[in-house]
Amino acid sequence: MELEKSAAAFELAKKFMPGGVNSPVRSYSNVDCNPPFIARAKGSHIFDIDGNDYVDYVGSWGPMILGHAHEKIVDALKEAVERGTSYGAPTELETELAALVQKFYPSMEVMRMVNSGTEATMSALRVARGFTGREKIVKFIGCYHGHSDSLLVNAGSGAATFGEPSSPGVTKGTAQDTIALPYNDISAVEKVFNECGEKIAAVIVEPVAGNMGLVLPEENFLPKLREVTKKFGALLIFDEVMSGFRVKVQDKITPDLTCLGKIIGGGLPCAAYGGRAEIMRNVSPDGKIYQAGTLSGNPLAMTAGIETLKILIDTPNFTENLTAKTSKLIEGIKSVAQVPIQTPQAGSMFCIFFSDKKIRNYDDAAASNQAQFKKFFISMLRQGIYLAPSQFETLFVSAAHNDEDFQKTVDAAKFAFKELV
Ligand code: KE4
Repeated sequence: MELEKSAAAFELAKKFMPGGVNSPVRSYSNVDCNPPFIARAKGSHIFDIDGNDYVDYVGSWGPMILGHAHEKIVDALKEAVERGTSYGAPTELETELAALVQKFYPSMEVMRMVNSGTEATMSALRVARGFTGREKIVKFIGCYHGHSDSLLVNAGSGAATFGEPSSPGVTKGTAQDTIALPYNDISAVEKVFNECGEKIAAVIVEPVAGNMGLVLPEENFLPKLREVTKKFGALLIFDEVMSGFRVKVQDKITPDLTCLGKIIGGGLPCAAYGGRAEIMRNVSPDGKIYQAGTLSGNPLAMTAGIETLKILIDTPNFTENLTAKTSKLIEGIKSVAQVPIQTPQAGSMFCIFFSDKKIRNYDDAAASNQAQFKKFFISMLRQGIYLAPSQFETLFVSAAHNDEDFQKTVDAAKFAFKELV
């Protein structure tokens, strides 16, 4: 596999941007190889500037549920761009997308469009703090909610603690209001709430965790979070930026606020936060909690989001079929595995942990065999299978993936597993 042009492009990019990238995980720095520089993508395939063709399971980290360059979205964007790219003024498109979102998330009685998942979760936290008048928040170790200061905090090992900044630049003052607990550890949640529940504004959680690899909530975790937050008057925030539109969790549990991103913009910069009207009516200009954005509700992003959600709604059994397809791929990979692996699945999300034990939280994920992950990743990349370059990410199947893609993937995995033994 030639990667000469990508290597040269990477060296030049490093002159302009930290690590040569505009988001760290794209740098491949933890898998000790240069990242392919992408020229284009179509359907389930992505092509680099050296002309290599890959089956893509990153899907831009989640947005590309329909596959790349879907003709309906491309056509709609071509028309939209002729009408201008941004107005900074209200359009009917924003109302149209909000109405479509509400079909999937009726709990989002009132919502606000923003430009990234980071903005959505940062804003939701501010609203929770403004609405409750409280300052502390609870998050879970290994969950990623974007890079706003309050959320860039890890509490170190598994016990409940008042966070230490995990990034320089996050002040002690900020970190002390963030309590990070082990995912799936409801007794730790109950302990913290019994200690200082009256000070906690919100619990923010990925109801299906996709940022430590894929870690599923255990039976009682989400219901207990709902029960404890209600009991102490804290808000429950579901961060569905990644799992949204792929996994239904709100048919059983209703959060107070929901954060969405990725798929909602069909690959253009768009995200949203929203929830109970009683809470969201406190957001400016209805209320005093301020949040704003020059490009929020951008007409091009709205157009791509509207077309995407329309297809999800109009395609019979879309989610069921995509989930079944994903299960089939996973069975194929498991059938050729020659080392112990875990292959959790949630809808069209999955991942491969190199471990012989069930992964329940970040510590379990971190204890999986990273050396095997790295070797497997590089072998798959060389064979034209484009996986996330980190054990702490999730893989995505799109509507565009087909049996030929899956056969190529399973054949490559068979060879890659052989290289591990
Ligand atoms: P963005 O600010 O990157 O749009 O969204 C932040 C975010 C919030 N919540 C969840 C559950 C998320 O998964 C994310 C972002 N996901 C990562 C992938 N694990 C984005 C990839 C990247 O950082 O480049």
